[in-house]
Amino acid sequence: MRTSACGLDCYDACEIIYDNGKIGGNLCSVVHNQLPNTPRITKPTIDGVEVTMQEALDAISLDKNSLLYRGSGNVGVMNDITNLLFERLGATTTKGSLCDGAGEYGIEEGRGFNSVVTPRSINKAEVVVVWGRNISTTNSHLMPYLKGKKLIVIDPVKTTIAKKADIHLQIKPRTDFYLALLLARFSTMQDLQKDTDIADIEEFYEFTREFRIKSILAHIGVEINDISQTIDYLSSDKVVYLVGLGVQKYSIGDSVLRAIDGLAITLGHFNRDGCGVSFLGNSKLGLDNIFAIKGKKVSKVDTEFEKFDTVLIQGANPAHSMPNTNRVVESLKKVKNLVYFGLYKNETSKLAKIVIPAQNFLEKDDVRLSYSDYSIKKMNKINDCDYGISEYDFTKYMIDRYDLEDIKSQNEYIDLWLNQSRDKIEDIEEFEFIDDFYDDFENIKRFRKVRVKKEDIDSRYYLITPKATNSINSQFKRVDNILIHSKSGFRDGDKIKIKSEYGVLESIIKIDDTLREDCIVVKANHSGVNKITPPLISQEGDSACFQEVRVDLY
Ligand SMILES: Nc1nc2c(c(=O)[nH]1)N[C@H]1C(S)=C(S)[C@@H](COP(=O)(O)OP(=O)(O)OC[C@H]3O[C@@H](n4cnc5c(=O)[nH]c(N)nc54)[C@H](O)[C@@H]3O)O[C@H]1N2
Ligand SMILES: Nc1nc2c(c(=O)[nH]1)N[C@H]1C(S)=C(S)[C@@H](COP(=O)(O)OP(=O)(O)OC[C@H]3O[C@@H](n4cnc5c(=O)[nH]c(N)nc54)[C@H](O)[C@@H]3O)O[C@H]1N2
Ligand SMILES: [Mo]
Repeated sequence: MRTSACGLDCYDACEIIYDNGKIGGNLCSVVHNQLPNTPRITKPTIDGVEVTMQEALDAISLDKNSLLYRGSGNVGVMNDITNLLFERLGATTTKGSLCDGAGEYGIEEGRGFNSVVTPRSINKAEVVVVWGRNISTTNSHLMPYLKGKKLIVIDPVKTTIAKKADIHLQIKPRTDFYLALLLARFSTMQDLQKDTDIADIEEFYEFTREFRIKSILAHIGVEINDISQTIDYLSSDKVVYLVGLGVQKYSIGDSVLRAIDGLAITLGHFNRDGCGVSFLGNSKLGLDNIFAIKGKKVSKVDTEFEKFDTVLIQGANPAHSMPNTNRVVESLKKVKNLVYFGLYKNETSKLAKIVIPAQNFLEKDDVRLSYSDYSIKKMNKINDCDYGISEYDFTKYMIDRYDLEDIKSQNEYIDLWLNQSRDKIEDIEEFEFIDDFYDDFENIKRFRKVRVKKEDIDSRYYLITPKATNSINSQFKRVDNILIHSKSGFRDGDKIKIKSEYGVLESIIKIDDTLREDCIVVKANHSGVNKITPPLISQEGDSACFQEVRVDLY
């Protein structure tokens, strides 16, 4: 019997048990069903013609004018080994995030570091607030920890977990910042704030008073009674806030997380078991990042691929996953030597000149760090794959070929990760409340540029683009429908076009009357979803803003 850990990009970082040729352990259907049944790329190709691995590798020309674009197809730490190759070449890598960068920035501004509440501590909470996180889909192994607790869900969508909640605040999208401020303000007005010497609560209260209650309530779209009941729950001693990606797919994402932190600090929900705000933490917190490199970096959100002679796409599907697909595809098409290094055929592999089959996370040794419980797990090779190459072997081959400064052996790197002990995750010793906020999304000026009338904006739908059940991002299953309320006038099965100022997406209607009437849901695994999303970069944290857009249907 051997053990390993799941390398898919997910909160859970599950342990895998391998017994008598079978994968076991408490795993999700993606790992049990999708992973073994999804066809792989088994042959290296150049211009679509099958070649040997050596021919394909030798056809890749790397120099200082090359770009490494890595995604999160496998989040084992050894994937980052390619950094060392690009550092030695003096070439370019990326900065920023398609994922949690904005929220993380806000948390670090307030607390100094991006810590999480571990499942053991969540277990001790009396009240759990699930805020913009679709737990039953994206983090399902946490479900048992929520049993028997009072549950508040804040989500514009009536998710599975929202259906089970004691309170569901079905707010208008992108209003979480105001909601957090309002809750903090009302709590203080009811004298529920907890004095502390790590922060100036009075000053935060003054800041929350800069926003008008009546207009905020109307903007958020919930009743005052719901707010009062929520505050009643939040007055509990032990409250954990599980915040997800949903609240921060916007330019103001940093401010949202900082405001939610501010609410928890106001109510004394920190530095104790059963308390705290948990976002997508930092899996390397308290560890030495062996593969961190300096050098030139370009944004991951609006990358100008055409500026590079060679682009190596590793473990990523930018032609699907990046915002503003029409621009991304045009840009990728202009790259002379586009190399795709991955497992599956997808939108990006189709555009590549050279395709290198990779090994999946069951086919190589690695280390999995978790971004939700600080565990460090060894990933052991369980299956053989004779047609793909590992990131380590790829890197080593190129280092030798270009006669660059040698790297250590794979096992030495793995041991360097495994043998580190994490610095103790300290309590928050000082907290900086947010004291400044700027937002121009609702501002008419933004739309004037594209000549849209105010009335037309108000009639547009908010776009919600969350994760789907039988896929991990663009890997595995795809969906081909969108969800909308029947008040829209559409019917099940209607063919429609969704239009934003960035592009048009074709889809099929599925009616869902648990949605808000002003929203549509297009899952992250819908083919072409990002044709309609904006290439904007968040105010802080260099993050994508997938939901900073309003769309029309016709
Ligand atoms: N099955 C599965 N699991 C996954 C993934 C996957 O693709 N599939 N992807 C993994 C990855 S890479 C990540 S980053 C995580 C992310 O996992 P989550 O943090 O759960 O993120 P999302 O699914 O994007 O969205 C979460 C929720 O936010 C809600 N939401 C949308 N807009 C708003 C808003 O303005 N305010 C509020 N309060 N809520 C809003 C959505 O309705 C949704 O229910 O999941 C990981 N786990
Ligand atoms: N509309 C919309 N867009 C989104 C999101 C959203 O919620 N909505 N979510 C965003 C988020 S949070 C994220 S994290 C990104 C994710 O976007 P990407 O980083 O593009 O991740 P995937 O779509 O999972 O594609 C990863 C590819 O990696 C390859 N791969 C898997 N394992 C390995 C391996 O071990 N080695 C190598 N070399 N390749 C491997 C597979 O072939 C797979 O096609 O998408 C973002 N895009
Ligand atoms: Mo992500």
